[in-house]
Amino acid sequence: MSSYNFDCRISAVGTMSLSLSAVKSLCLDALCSPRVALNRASAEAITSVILAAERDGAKSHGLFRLPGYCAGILHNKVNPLSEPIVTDVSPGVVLCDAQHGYAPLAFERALPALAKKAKLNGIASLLIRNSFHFAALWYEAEKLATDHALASMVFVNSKSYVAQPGGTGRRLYGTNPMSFGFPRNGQFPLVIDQASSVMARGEIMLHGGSDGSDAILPEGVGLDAEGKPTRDAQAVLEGAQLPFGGIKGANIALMVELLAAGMTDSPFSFEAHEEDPSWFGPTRHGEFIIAMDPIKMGVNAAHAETLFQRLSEDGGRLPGSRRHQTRDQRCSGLDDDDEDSIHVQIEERLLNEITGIIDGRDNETQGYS
Ligand code: NDP
Ligand code: PYC
Repeated sequence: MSSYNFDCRISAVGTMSLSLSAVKSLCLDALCSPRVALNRASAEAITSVILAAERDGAKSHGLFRLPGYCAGILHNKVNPLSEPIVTDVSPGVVLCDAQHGYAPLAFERALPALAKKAKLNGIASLLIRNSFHFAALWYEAEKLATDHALASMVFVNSKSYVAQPGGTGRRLYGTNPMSFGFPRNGQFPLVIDQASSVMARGEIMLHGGSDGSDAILPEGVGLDAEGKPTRDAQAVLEGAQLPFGGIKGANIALMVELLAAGMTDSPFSFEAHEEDPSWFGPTRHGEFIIAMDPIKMGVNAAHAETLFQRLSEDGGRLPGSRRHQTRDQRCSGLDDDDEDSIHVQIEERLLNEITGIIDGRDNETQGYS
Protein backbone atom coordinates (compact mmCIF):
# COMPACT_ATOMS: atom_id res chain seq x y z
CA MET A 1 0.00 0.00 0.00
CA SER A 2 1.38 3.40 -0.96
CA SER A 3 1.70 6.33 1.43
CA TYR A 4 1.89 8.60 -1.62
CA ASN A 5 -1.09 10.90 -2.04
CA PHE A 6 -2.37 12.05 -5.39
CA ASP A 7 -5.70 13.08 -6.80
CA CYS A 8 -7.22 10.19 -8.76
CA ARG A 9 -10.57 8.52 -9.32
CA ILE A 10 -11.40 4.92 -10.21
CA SER A 11 -12.44 4.83 -13.84
CA ALA A 12 -12.92 1.48 -15.63
CA VAL A 13 -11.83 -1.71 -13.82
CA GLY A 14 -8.05 -1.59 -13.31
CA THR A 15 -7.86 2.02 -14.51
CA MET A 16 -7.71 5.34 -12.70
CA SER A 17 -8.56 8.82 -13.94
CA LEU A 18 -5.81 11.37 -13.19
CA SER A 19 -5.47 15.06 -13.92
CA LEU A 20 -2.42 16.16 -15.88
CA SER A 21 -1.25 17.97 -12.73
CA ALA A 22 -1.27 14.62 -10.91
CA VAL A 23 0.64 13.02 -13.80
CA LYS A 24 3.17 15.84 -13.59
CA SER A 25 3.64 15.34 -9.82
CA LEU A 26 4.07 11.59 -10.30
CA CYS A 27 6.78 12.17 -12.91
CA LEU A 28 8.72 14.72 -10.89
CA ASP A 29 8.33 12.85 -7.61
CA ALA A 30 9.52 9.56 -9.12
CA LEU A 31 12.42 11.05 -11.10
CA CYS A 32 13.56 13.18 -8.17
CA SER A 33 12.86 10.54 -5.49
CA PRO A 34 15.84 9.82 -3.19
CA ARG A 35 16.78 6.56 -4.93
CA VAL A 36 16.50 7.86 -8.52
CA ALA A 37 17.71 11.42 -7.77
CA LEU A 38 17.73 12.75 -11.33
CA ASN A 39 18.70 16.41 -11.53
CA ARG A 40 15.71 18.75 -11.56
CA ALA A 41 16.28 20.22 -15.05
CA SER A 42 16.37 16.78 -16.67
CA ALA A 43 13.36 15.62 -14.64
CA GLU A 44 11.39 18.67 -15.82
CA ALA A 45 12.38 18.10 -19.46
CA ILE A 46 11.26 14.44 -19.33
CA THR A 47 8.07 15.45 -17.52
CA SER A 48 7.15 17.88 -20.35
CA VAL A 49 7.58 15.10 -22.90
CA ILE A 50 5.52 12.57 -20.91
CA LEU A 51 2.81 15.15 -20.19
CA ALA A 52 2.51 16.06 -23.87
CA ALA A 53 2.17 12.36 -24.77
CA GLU A 54 -0.56 11.79 -22.16
CA ARG A 55 -2.40 14.95 -23.24
CA ASP A 56 -2.41 13.71 -26.86
CA GLY A 57 -3.36 10.11 -26.06
CA ALA A 58 0.05 8.77 -27.17
CA LYS A 59 0.02 6.09 -24.46
CA SER A 60 3.03 4.01 -25.59
CA HIS A 61 5.36 6.92 -24.79
CA GLY A 62 3.51 8.58 -21.93
CA LEU A 63 3.55 7.65 -18.24
CA PHE A 64 4.06 4.04 -19.35
CA ARG A 65 7.75 4.94 -19.94
CA LEU A 66 8.37 6.53 -16.54
CA PRO A 67 9.55 3.28 -14.84
CA GLY A 68 12.01 2.85 -17.73
CA TYR A 69 13.44 6.34 -17.20
CA CYS A 70 13.89 5.51 -13.50
CA ALA A 71 15.31 2.06 -14.30
CA GLY A 72 17.95 3.61 -16.56
CA ILE A 73 19.35 5.37 -13.49
CA LEU A 74 18.70 2.60 -10.95
CA HIS A 75 20.61 0.19 -13.22
CA ASN A 76 23.56 2.62 -13.41
CA LYS A 77 23.29 3.29 -17.13
CA VAL A 78 22.25 6.92 -17.11
CA ASN A 79 24.14 9.62 -15.21
CA PRO A 80 21.48 11.44 -13.15
CA LEU A 81 23.72 14.49 -12.70
CA SER A 82 24.82 14.93 -16.30
CA GLU A 83 24.90 18.41 -17.82
CA PRO A 84 24.74 18.43 -21.65
CA ILE A 85 27.58 20.23 -23.43
CA VAL A 86 26.55 22.22 -26.50
CA THR A 87 29.26 23.02 -29.06
CA ASP A 88 29.11 25.25 -32.12
CA VAL A 89 30.83 22.99 -34.65
CA SER A 90 30.35 25.01 -37.84
CA PRO A 91 27.88 27.52 -39.37
CA GLY A 92 25.44 24.66 -40.03
CA VAL A 93 26.17 22.17 -37.26
CA VAL A 94 25.47 22.11 -33.52
CA LEU A 95 26.78 19.23 -31.41
CA CYS A 96 25.30 18.30 -28.05
CA ASP A 97 27.06 15.73 -25.89
CA ALA A 98 24.41 14.59 -23.41
CA GLN A 99 27.13 13.18 -21.12
CA HIS A 100 25.24 9.93 -20.60
CA GLY A 101 22.02 11.75 -19.76
CA TYR A 102 18.48 11.70 -21.10
CA ALA A 103 17.76 13.20 -24.51
CA PRO A 104 14.96 15.68 -23.58
CA LEU A 105 17.37 17.94 -21.65
CA ALA A 106 20.01 17.68 -24.39
CA PHE A 107 17.41 18.76 -26.97
CA GLU A 108 16.14 21.58 -24.76
CA ARG A 109 19.68 22.92 -24.21
CA ALA A 110 20.70 22.71 -27.90
CA LEU A 111 17.43 23.95 -29.42
CA PRO A 112 18.17 27.72 -29.29
CA ALA A 113 21.50 27.27 -31.14
CA LEU A 114 19.91 24.97 -33.74
CA ALA A 115 16.99 27.34 -34.38
CA LYS A 116 19.31 30.33 -34.67
CA LYS A 117 21.54 28.61 -37.23
CA ALA A 118 18.55 27.35 -39.25
CA LYS A 119 17.09 30.87 -39.41
CA LEU A 120 20.45 32.31 -40.42
CA ASN A 121 21.38 29.74 -43.06
CA GLY A 122 18.01 28.30 -44.07
CA ILE A 123 19.15 24.87 -42.88
CA ALA A 124 21.12 23.51 -39.91
CA SER A 125 21.65 20.25 -38.09
CA LEU A 126 21.93 19.08 -34.51
CA LEU A 127 23.92 15.99 -33.54
CA ILE A 128 23.15 14.57 -30.10
CA ARG A 129 25.49 11.90 -28.72
CA ASN A 130 25.87 9.97 -25.48
CA SER A 131 22.15 10.26 -24.86
CA PHE A 132 19.28 7.98 -23.94
CA HIS A 133 16.04 8.55 -25.89
CA PHE A 134 12.89 6.85 -24.67
CA ALA A 135 10.19 9.14 -26.04
CA ALA A 136 7.95 9.80 -29.03
CA LEU A 137 9.84 11.72 -31.69
CA TRP A 138 7.04 14.05 -32.70
CA TYR A 139 7.83 16.15 -29.64
CA GLU A 140 11.01 17.52 -31.23
CA ALA A 141 9.49 18.08 -34.70
CA GLU A 142 6.41 19.74 -33.28
CA LYS A 143 8.42 22.05 -31.03
CA LEU A 144 10.60 23.18 -33.94
CA ALA A 145 7.48 23.88 -36.03
CA THR A 146 5.33 25.47 -33.34
CA ASP A 147 7.89 27.53 -31.42
CA HIS A 148 10.28 28.37 -34.27
CA ALA A 149 8.26 27.96 -37.52
CA LEU A 150 10.90 25.49 -38.73
CA ALA A 151 10.42 22.34 -40.79
CA SER A 152 12.49 19.40 -39.57
CA MET A 153 13.50 15.80 -39.86
CA VAL A 154 14.41 13.90 -36.70
CA PHE A 155 16.06 10.47 -36.45
CA VAL A 156 16.82 8.25 -33.45
CA ASN A 157 18.20 4.73 -33.23
CA SER A 158 17.57 2.45 -30.26
CA LYS A 159 18.67 -1.04 -29.32
CA SER A 160 18.44 -3.99 -31.70
CA TYR A 161 14.87 -5.23 -31.80
CA VAL A 162 14.32 -5.61 -35.56
CA ALA A 163 15.53 -8.37 -37.91
CA GLN A 164 16.44 -8.05 -41.58
CA PRO A 165 13.54 -9.62 -43.56
CA GLY A 166 14.54 -12.90 -45.17
CA GLY A 167 17.68 -13.05 -43.01
CA THR A 168 18.67 -15.15 -40.01
CA GLY A 169 16.02 -13.67 -37.71
CA ARG A 170 18.73 -12.16 -35.51
CA ARG A 171 17.99 -8.64 -34.22
CA LEU A 172 19.99 -6.00 -36.07
CA TYR A 173 18.24 -2.61 -36.19
CA GLY A 174 16.43 -0.54 -33.61
CA THR A 175 12.78 0.32 -34.09
CA ASN A 176 14.42 3.50 -35.42
CA PRO A 177 11.72 6.18 -35.69
CA MET A 178 11.85 9.23 -37.90
CA SER A 179 9.73 12.31 -37.58
CA PHE A 180 8.99 15.11 -40.04
CA GLY A 181 7.48 18.45 -39.09
CA PHE A 182 6.15 21.16 -41.40
CA PRO A 183 4.77 24.44 -39.99
CA ARG A 184 1.37 25.75 -41.13
CA ASN A 185 0.01 29.25 -40.70
CA GLY A 186 -2.37 29.45 -37.74
CA GLN A 187 -2.89 25.68 -37.55
CA PHE A 188 -1.28 22.66 -35.94
CA PRO A 189 1.82 21.79 -37.97
CA LEU A 190 1.92 18.65 -40.07
CA VAL A 191 3.86 16.08 -38.02
CA ILE A 192 4.65 12.57 -39.23
CA ASP A 193 6.26 10.27 -36.67
CA GLN A 194 6.77 6.60 -37.32
CA ALA A 195 8.97 3.69 -36.32
CA SER A 196 10.83 1.74 -39.02
CA SER A 197 9.22 -1.41 -37.64
CA VAL A 198 5.66 -2.51 -38.45
CA MET A 199 4.73 -1.57 -34.88
CA ALA A 200 6.70 0.44 -32.34
CA ARG A 201 7.85 -1.80 -29.51
CA GLY A 202 5.84 0.26 -27.04
CA GLU A 203 2.68 -0.46 -29.06
CA ILE A 204 3.37 -4.21 -28.90
CA MET A 205 3.99 -3.98 -25.15
CA LEU A 206 0.63 -2.27 -24.68
CA HIS A 207 -1.17 -4.58 -27.07
CA GLY A 208 -2.30 -7.08 -24.45
CA GLY A 209 -4.27 -4.51 -22.48
CA SER A 210 -4.42 -4.52 -18.71
CA ASP A 211 -6.03 -7.92 -18.15
CA GLY A 212 -3.00 -10.00 -19.04
CA SER A 213 -5.01 -11.79 -21.76
CA ASP A 214 -3.21 -13.40 -24.71
CA ALA A 215 -2.19 -10.67 -27.08
CA ILE A 216 -2.63 -11.56 -30.74
CA LEU A 217 -0.90 -9.21 -33.14
CA PRO A 218 -1.72 -8.62 -36.79
CA GLU A 219 0.21 -10.77 -39.31
CA GLY A 220 3.75 -9.74 -40.18
CA VAL A 221 4.74 -7.86 -37.03
CA GLY A 222 7.52 -10.19 -35.95
CA LEU A 223 9.27 -13.51 -35.46
CA ASP A 224 9.69 -15.80 -32.47
CA ALA A 225 13.05 -16.69 -30.95
CA GLU A 226 13.46 -19.44 -33.58
CA GLY A 227 12.99 -16.91 -36.38
CA LYS A 228 9.50 -18.20 -37.28
CA PRO A 229 6.61 -15.78 -37.96
CA THR A 230 4.28 -15.47 -34.97
CA ARG A 231 1.33 -13.34 -33.91
CA ASP A 232 1.99 -13.82 -30.21
CA ALA A 233 3.06 -10.44 -28.73
CA GLN A 234 5.27 -11.90 -26.01
CA ALA A 235 6.97 -14.23 -28.50
CA VAL A 236 7.74 -11.26 -30.76
CA LEU A 237 9.17 -9.27 -27.83
CA GLU A 238 11.41 -12.26 -27.04
CA GLY A 239 12.16 -12.89 -30.73
CA ALA A 240 12.48 -10.09 -33.28
CA GLN A 241 10.29 -7.38 -34.77
CA LEU A 242 10.08 -6.83 -38.52
CA PRO A 243 10.49 -3.59 -40.47
CA PHE A 244 7.42 -2.12 -42.21
CA GLY A 245 7.21 -2.74 -45.95
CA GLY A 246 9.74 -5.58 -46.12
CA ILE A 247 13.16 -4.70 -47.45
CA LYS A 248 12.21 -1.05 -48.15
CA GLY A 249 11.46 -0.46 -44.46
CA ALA A 250 14.70 -2.29 -43.57
CA ASN A 251 16.54 0.17 -45.80
CA ILE A 252 14.92 3.07 -43.93
CA ALA A 253 16.02 1.47 -40.63
CA LEU A 254 19.55 1.23 -42.08
CA MET A 255 19.45 4.91 -43.08
CA VAL A 256 18.27 5.91 -39.59
CA GLU A 257 21.18 3.91 -38.07
CA LEU A 258 23.64 5.83 -40.25
CA LEU A 259 22.12 9.24 -39.51
CA ALA A 260 21.32 8.84 -35.80
CA ALA A 261 24.35 6.76 -34.81
CA GLY A 262 26.82 6.98 -37.71
CA MET A 263 26.69 10.77 -38.02
CA THR A 264 26.81 11.34 -34.25
CA ASP A 265 29.59 8.85 -33.48
CA SER A 266 27.20 6.78 -31.35
CA PRO A 267 26.67 3.03 -31.10
CA PHE A 268 24.56 1.35 -33.77
CA SER A 269 21.56 -0.41 -32.25
CA PHE A 270 23.26 -3.83 -32.25
CA GLU A 271 26.32 -2.29 -30.57
CA ALA A 272 24.11 -0.48 -28.05
CA HIS A 273 22.57 -3.82 -27.15
CA GLU A 274 25.98 -5.50 -26.87
CA GLU A 275 27.14 -2.61 -24.66
CA ASP A 276 24.05 -3.04 -22.48
CA PRO A 277 22.37 -6.45 -22.88
CA SER A 278 19.79 -5.77 -20.12
CA TRP A 279 16.18 -5.05 -20.99
CA PHE A 280 15.73 -2.27 -18.44
CA GLY A 281 15.13 1.23 -19.77
CA PRO A 282 16.80 2.65 -22.88
CA THR A 283 20.35 2.20 -24.17
CA ARG A 284 22.92 4.81 -25.16
CA HIS A 285 22.57 6.00 -28.75
CA GLY A 286 22.39 9.09 -30.95
CA GLU A 287 19.89 11.53 -32.44
CA PHE A 288 20.19 13.56 -35.62
CA ILE A 289 18.00 16.57 -36.41
CA ILE A 290 17.83 18.70 -39.55
CA ALA A 291 15.98 22.01 -39.20
CA MET A 292 14.88 24.06 -42.20
CA ASP A 293 13.45 27.56 -42.44
CA PRO A 294 10.67 27.61 -45.07
CA ILE A 295 10.65 31.43 -45.12
CA LYS A 296 14.37 31.64 -45.84
CA MET A 297 13.86 28.98 -48.52
CA GLY A 298 11.02 30.97 -50.11
CA VAL A 299 8.36 28.33 -49.50
CA ASN A 300 4.84 29.36 -50.45
CA ALA A 301 2.79 28.13 -47.48
CA ALA A 302 -0.45 28.29 -49.47
CA HIS A 303 0.94 25.80 -51.98
CA ALA A 304 1.36 23.10 -49.31
CA GLU A 305 -2.25 23.69 -48.25
CA THR A 306 -3.46 22.71 -51.74
CA LEU A 307 -1.79 19.32 -51.27
CA PHE A 308 -3.36 18.88 -47.83
CA GLN A 309 -6.75 19.85 -49.27
CA ARG A 310 -6.44 17.27 -52.07
CA LEU A 311 -5.41 14.60 -49.55
CA SER A 312 -8.52 15.31 -47.54
CA GLU A 313 -10.75 15.28 -50.65
CA ASP A 314 -9.31 11.85 -51.45
CA GLY A 315 -10.50 10.53 -48.08
CA GLY A 316 -7.16 10.82 -46.28
CA ARG A 317 -6.15 12.71 -43.19
CA LEU A 318 -2.96 14.44 -42.15
CA PRO A 319 -0.54 12.38 -40.04
CA GLY A 320 -0.54 13.78 -36.51
CA SER A 321 -4.17 14.90 -36.76
CA ARG A 322 -5.41 12.10 -34.46
CA ARG A 323 -3.20 13.45 -31.68
CA HIS A 324 -4.14 17.02 -32.43
CA GLN A 325 -7.83 16.15 -32.35
CA THR A 326 -7.42 14.44 -28.97
CA ARG A 327 -5.59 17.52 -27.71
CA ASP A 328 -8.26 19.85 -29.06
CA GLN A 329 -11.04 17.83 -27.43
CA ARG A 330 -9.27 17.67 -24.08
CA CYS A 331 -8.05 21.26 -24.01
CA SER A 332 -10.86 23.14 -25.74
CA GLY A 333 -12.05 26.09 -23.68
CA LEU A 334 -9.15 25.69 -21.23
CA ASP A 335 -6.00 27.72 -20.73
CA ASP A 336 -2.83 26.03 -21.97
CA ASP A 337 -1.64 25.55 -18.42
CA ASP A 338 -4.93 24.32 -16.93
CA GLU A 339 -3.53 20.91 -16.07
CA ASP A 340 -6.04 20.33 -13.28
CA SER A 341 -8.97 20.16 -15.69
CA ILE A 342 -7.56 17.67 -18.20
CA HIS A 343 -7.95 14.05 -17.14
CA VAL A 344 -6.33 10.94 -18.58
CA GLN A 345 -6.77 7.21 -17.89
CA ILE A 346 -3.87 5.37 -16.30
CA GLU A 347 -3.61 1.67 -15.45
CA GLU A 348 -3.69 0.92 -11.73
CA ARG A 349 -0.75 -1.47 -11.88
CA LEU A 350 1.39 1.21 -13.59
CA LEU A 351 0.43 3.63 -10.82
CA ASN A 352 1.44 1.04 -8.22
CA GLU A 353 4.80 0.61 -9.87
CA ILE A 354 5.36 4.38 -9.95
CA THR A 355 4.27 5.00 -6.37
CA GLY A 356 6.55 2.10 -5.40
CA ILE A 357 9.47 4.02 -6.89
CA ILE A 358 8.43 7.21 -5.09
CA ASP A 359 7.95 5.44 -1.74
CA GLY A 360 11.20 3.52 -2.13
CA ARG A 361 9.22 0.29 -1.66
CA ASP A 362 11.30 -2.72 -2.51
CA ASN A 363 9.31 -3.77 -5.54
CA GLU A 364 11.45 -4.38 -8.59
CA THR A 365 11.41 -1.48 -11.02
CA GLN A 366 11.07 -3.23 -14.34
CA GLY A 367 10.88 -0.43 -16.90
CA TYR A 368 11.32 -2.99 -19.67
CA SER A 369 12.29 -1.84 -23.11
P1 NDP B 1 1.91 4.77 -35.67
O1 NDP B 1 1.99 3.58 -36.57
O2 NDP B 1 0.85 4.78 -34.64
O3 NDP B 1 1.77 6.10 -36.51
C1 NDP B 1 2.72 6.44 -37.48
C2 NDP B 1 2.36 7.75 -38.16
O4 NDP B 1 1.28 7.50 -39.08
C3 NDP B 1 1.85 8.83 -37.22
O5 NDP B 1 2.35 10.06 -37.65
C4 NDP B 1 0.34 8.73 -37.35
O6 NDP B 1 -0.33 9.95 -37.05
C5 NDP B 1 0.21 8.41 -38.81
N1 NDP B 1 -1.05 7.76 -39.18
C6 NDP B 1 -1.63 6.70 -38.59
N2 NDP B 1 -2.78 6.39 -39.23
C7 NDP B 1 -2.91 7.31 -40.22
C8 NDP B 1 -3.88 7.54 -41.22
N3 NDP B 1 -4.96 6.78 -41.33
N4 NDP B 1 -3.68 8.55 -42.09
C9 NDP B 1 -2.58 9.33 -42.01
N5 NDP B 1 -1.63 9.18 -41.07
C10 NDP B 1 -1.79 8.16 -40.19
O7 NDP B 1 3.34 4.98 -34.96
P2 NDP B 1 4.46 3.91 -34.60
O8 NDP B 1 3.82 2.73 -33.96
O9 NDP B 1 5.33 3.68 -35.77
O10 NDP B 1 5.28 4.72 -33.49
C11 NDP B 1 4.66 5.08 -32.27
C12 NDP B 1 5.55 6.00 -31.47
O11 NDP B 1 6.68 5.28 -30.98
C13 NDP B 1 6.12 7.18 -32.25
O12 NDP B 1 5.79 8.36 -31.55
C14 NDP B 1 7.63 6.96 -32.25
O13 NDP B 1 8.41 8.14 -32.20
C15 NDP B 1 7.80 6.16 -30.99
N6 NDP B 1 9.05 5.40 -31.04
C16 NDP B 1 10.11 5.83 -30.29
C17 NDP B 1 11.33 5.15 -30.34
C18 NDP B 1 12.51 5.64 -29.60
O14 NDP B 1 13.56 5.02 -29.70
N7 NDP B 1 12.45 6.70 -28.86
C19 NDP B 1 11.49 3.95 -31.17
C20 NDP B 1 10.32 3.62 -31.96
C21 NDP B 1 9.15 4.32 -31.87
P3 NDP B 1 -1.41 10.02 -35.81
O15 NDP B 1 -0.56 10.09 -34.56
O16 NDP B 1 -2.20 11.23 -36.08
O17 NDP B 1 -2.24 8.75 -35.89
O1 PYC C 1 8.46 1.89 -28.94
O2 PYC C 1 9.96 0.98 -30.22
C1 PYC C 1 9.64 1.67 -29.26
C2 PYC C 1 10.71 2.30 -28.45
C3 PYC C 1 12.02 2.00 -28.39
C4 PYC C 1 12.61 2.87 -27.49
C5 PYC C 1 11.63 3.69 -27.02
N1 PYC C 1 10.48 3.34 -27.62
